[in-house]
Amino acid sequence: MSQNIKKVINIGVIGTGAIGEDHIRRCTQTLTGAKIVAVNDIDAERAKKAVAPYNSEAKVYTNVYELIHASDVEVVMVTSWGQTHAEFVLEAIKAGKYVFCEKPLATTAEDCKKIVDAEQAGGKRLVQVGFMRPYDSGYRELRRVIEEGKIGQPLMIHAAHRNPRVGSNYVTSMGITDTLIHELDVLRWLLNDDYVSAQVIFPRQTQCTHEKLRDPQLVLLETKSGIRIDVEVFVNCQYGYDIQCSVVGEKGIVSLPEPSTVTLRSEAKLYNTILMDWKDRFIEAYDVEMQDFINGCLTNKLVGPSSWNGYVAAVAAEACIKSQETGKVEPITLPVCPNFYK
Ligand code: NAD
Ligand code: ISE
Repeated sequence: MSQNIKKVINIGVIGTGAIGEDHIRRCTQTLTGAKIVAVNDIDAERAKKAVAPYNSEAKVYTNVYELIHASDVEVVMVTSWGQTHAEFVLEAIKAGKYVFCEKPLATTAEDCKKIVDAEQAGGKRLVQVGFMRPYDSGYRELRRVIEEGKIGQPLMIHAAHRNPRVGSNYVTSMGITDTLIHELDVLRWLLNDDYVSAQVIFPRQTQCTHEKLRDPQLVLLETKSGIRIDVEVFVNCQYGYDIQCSVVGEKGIVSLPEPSTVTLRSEAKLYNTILMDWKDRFIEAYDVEMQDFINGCLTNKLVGPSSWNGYVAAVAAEACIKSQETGKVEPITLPVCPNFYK
């Protein structure tokens, strides 16, 4: 008997700022199988403006709960600020709807655990977290090289996560919950290993920061198999959006490629452009990630980063935040992954 496979899902977006607007664009113009039918933002005018070029008939909700429970909204996309995620994701689970939640899944491990528990209680995977780096071709290539044994056993990782600048609401703990959270997710995926401890060290501070933000920070992680990782988090580096990752193994080193740009010879200089924005640096990864989510909704089977991944990253993040305060090496005790998420 032929199955009636759905061709398009209707999405309601909560939070139409930088990434919300970008995901509306990609769902409408680049990807297939999705239609944005509803939007909500605490700034209703912003929500209206964000969706207007893509679907002028989309409904602008001023009440977020009404959007989540609207009968024509089949899937919820949460792209509001991190501290609002848990409430909206839990409500979407209650409504039995698929939900794509931008990282972080929640800003505390306790809230992530509530989501994991609610999802399991419902008996079906409904949540995908916006960890897009496992979809990035560079990280995928790193993983392939490691898995093929080309560098022998991995021993160390040197990584850097640099943003040109951040806004005045960005504070020291966000270096972990908002920025390092990407590495916390992607590096354990890359190594197929788990963290056992974390330490955060503060080097000399840049003058290009404000009093609530210590910048840069150096995060040292250790994994179960003894791999040592250092990640420089520098969010006011001025010069560009620069993501580095080198895995040092017994027989070689494998590093993320630089984003491809033309080389320019001009006025006695040889130039390469450095990107300035995460939107451009990971544009393909976001596309692949979101298409995978849409396909998962259409075929009733999500396979991308789960709420368990969001939870594990949040547990590791909490150890880092504790170390920001104590300056000490803090243990990371990760719970055993339930079969539901394997
Ligand atoms: P932003 O400030 O540009 O946009 C957030 C929007 O959410 C704003 O328009 C704000 O008004 C709205 N909002 C806040 N609270 C709300 C609420 N209670 N109800 C409805 N709307 C609300 O921020 P952004 O850069 O787009 O980041 C949004 C989320 O996406 C964050 O969690 C961030 O970490 C994540 N993000 C992920 C990536 C990535 O690389 N995956 C990149 C950027 C941002
Ligand atoms: C932002 O929210 C992102 O997720 C970007 O990928 C990251 O580089 C940046 O530091 C975050 O603020």
